[in-house]
Amino acid sequence: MSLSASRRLAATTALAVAGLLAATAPAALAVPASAAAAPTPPDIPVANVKAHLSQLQSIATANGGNRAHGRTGYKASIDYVKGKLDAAGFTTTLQTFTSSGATGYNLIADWPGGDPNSVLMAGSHLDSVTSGPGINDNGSGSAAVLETALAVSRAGLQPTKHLRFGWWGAEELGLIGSKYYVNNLPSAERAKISGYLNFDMIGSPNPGYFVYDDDPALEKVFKDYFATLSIPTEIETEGDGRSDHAPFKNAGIPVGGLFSGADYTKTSAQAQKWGGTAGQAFDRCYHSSCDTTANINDTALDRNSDAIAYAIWTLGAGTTVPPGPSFENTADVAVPDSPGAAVTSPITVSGVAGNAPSTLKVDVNIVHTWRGDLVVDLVAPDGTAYRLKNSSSNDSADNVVATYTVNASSEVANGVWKLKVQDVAAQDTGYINSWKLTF
Ligand code: DTR
Ligand code: CA
Ligand code: ZN
Ligand code: ZN
Repeated sequence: MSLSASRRLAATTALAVAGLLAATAPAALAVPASAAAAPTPPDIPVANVKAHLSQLQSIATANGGNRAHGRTGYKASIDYVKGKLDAAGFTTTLQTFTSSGATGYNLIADWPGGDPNSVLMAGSHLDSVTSGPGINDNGSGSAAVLETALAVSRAGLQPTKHLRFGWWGAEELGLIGSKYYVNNLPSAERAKISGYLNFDMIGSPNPGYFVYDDDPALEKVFKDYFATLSIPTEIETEGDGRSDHAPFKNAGIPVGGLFSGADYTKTSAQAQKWGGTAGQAFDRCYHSSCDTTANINDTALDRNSDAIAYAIWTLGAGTTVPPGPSFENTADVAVPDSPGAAVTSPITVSGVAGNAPSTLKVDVNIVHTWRGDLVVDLVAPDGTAYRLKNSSSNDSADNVVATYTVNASSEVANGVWKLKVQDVAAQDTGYINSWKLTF
């Protein structure tokens, strides 16, 4: 009887007595089979987005200089957006609410078709503060979402998911409109929303490229898009609770979004990678009367608008986001029995822009009887170790064949990554058969 068999017999007896469930290695993450290939996302003409901004500017100018909740400029903004959507074939709904003694309006636009039980939603607040026209905050998000919706209509898109767009009132008073929408949505309807994408300030004059770091899959779609432009992004850290994604997140709905910065100051490191002016606010006219059509960076507005279209087309198609590049090492590396030293298997990553994703996939294949002996780590190029598998005194099964997902977003992607394996319990040996990184 081999050593492992005698160990297994003893362990089986122990397990029978203890009635313990054998620990199992994390199951490989099922990657849903992709549906038909996702249709190609369009370029969103930034001139069209700017034309909407000009209209919103004219509305503010004609209505006391703002588009704030409870003022005539806000309702005129709603009427403008609704008119465009009605003409494009959307089913629009005007939801009213009261806040601070004034009537508020949410505009919801459904694109006919798609699975009614799987809704992809995108939105932005349409109101401004009372002190100015609110062209970047948040005409930029409202106009980009509007133009993306119109692009859906122009394309006659028939996505797998049902597409819904929202323009929120009274965000500046405390997310009033979006809270009202979520709170009045029956729970069965909320459960149908597979994700909510929020866009609040995406054309800042001294722009940054921030991606909400809430739902990893939604974050990845945007990071993947900007990687195609070789533009590094940063996670949006100041935003929790500060815009209309918060009520959706609080209701358990996956959220994502983009942000180009408000009154925080751009650092020299950020200016190095994004251009613009270090030591200056991303938007010096935040909540000010100078937040006009002159307060927009066209490149940021264009890139973010295209990123919105990429996300809607990709996520709406119901396919999984196509995996990024992968790198594999299939060389066998013997794992000495305890108390031997840990062994490593290297993979050199090159040609991947920026940092690794928050959903770095690590496929591991280790041939080893009594896999409970093994401790497995992923070691990043800078030496940071990420524990993939701990040892276990009662996992007598053979081999480690598993897929792990690691949040490696703080690690530069390019460099030499290592799989580190150590046998920490006497008897039983084996070897690293292969392992793979997918970005
Ligand atoms: N509160 C938003 C602007 C804002 C400030 N920080 C963030 C972070 C993420 C999204 C938006 C914002 C407003 O004034 O409308
Ligand atoms: Ca574009
Ligand atoms: Zn604001
Ligand atoms: Zn805003």
